[in-house]
Amino acid sequence: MKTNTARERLRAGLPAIGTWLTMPCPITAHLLSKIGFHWLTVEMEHIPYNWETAAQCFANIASGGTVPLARVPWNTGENIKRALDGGAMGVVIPMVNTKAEAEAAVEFTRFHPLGQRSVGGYLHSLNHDTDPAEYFARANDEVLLVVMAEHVKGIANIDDILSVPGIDGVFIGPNDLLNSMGRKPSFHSDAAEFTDAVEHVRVTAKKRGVASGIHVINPDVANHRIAEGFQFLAMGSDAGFMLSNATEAAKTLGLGPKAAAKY
Ligand code: 3PY
Ligand code: MG
Repeated sequence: MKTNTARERLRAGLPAIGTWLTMPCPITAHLLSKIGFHWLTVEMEHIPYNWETAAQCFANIASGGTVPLARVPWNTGENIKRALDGGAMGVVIPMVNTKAEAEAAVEFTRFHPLGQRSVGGYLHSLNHDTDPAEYFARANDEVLLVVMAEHVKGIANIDDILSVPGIDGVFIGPNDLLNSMGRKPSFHSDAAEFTDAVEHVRVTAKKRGVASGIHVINPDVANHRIAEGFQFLAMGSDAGFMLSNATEAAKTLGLGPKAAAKY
């Protein structure tokens, strides 16, 4: 069975870097699967993917040698099961704010004895280059589970949340976190309330033996966060990469920008 190399890197203390797929398109997923990112996350929380398109994206990413992940729409058993049974090798769970929500995420993601994930399907085993029986036996050691810290409530409870066994990583959503502080959503802020929260998550994750991560907007910030000790780095998105290059080209040709490239 194929090793989940993104999870393996995080467990070895190494960075695992990827981007968000926000255009529901298997061809985009296939193209980006060859770039060298460690993982690609199919962004199902805010983008209208259907399950079939998501499954095609997971397959194309896996066949390109990259680890397919899904950010599920919400922390429910149905979402997590369908993403994993559709072939994602891991899940990113939005807005995990309490220990009980973290326990639920583990229960939905892990098979017996760690959780109650139901046994079924076959796309997961195809993406892992194995058969369903081996997948069911080994998935608890391969599937990546990342919970999101993106609300002041989650920051307050982060030590309890990360005490739950079965969680591999915690990923900060800066936009929602700032929003929950009554501040303007953004990928970064110099406000002490924000920088203290980010540092608190990193330090607590390290203490709990969990990899920490954050969504960043460019490679310079990614490198800066890696130097601080963050490991799971999401850099921008497919739409962002496309728009920033297209905007630059249009500007060079003297054309005015109609949309800001900030995705
Ligand atoms: C946020 O910034 O809120 C996110 O969810 C980033 O992925
Ligand atoms: Mg968010």
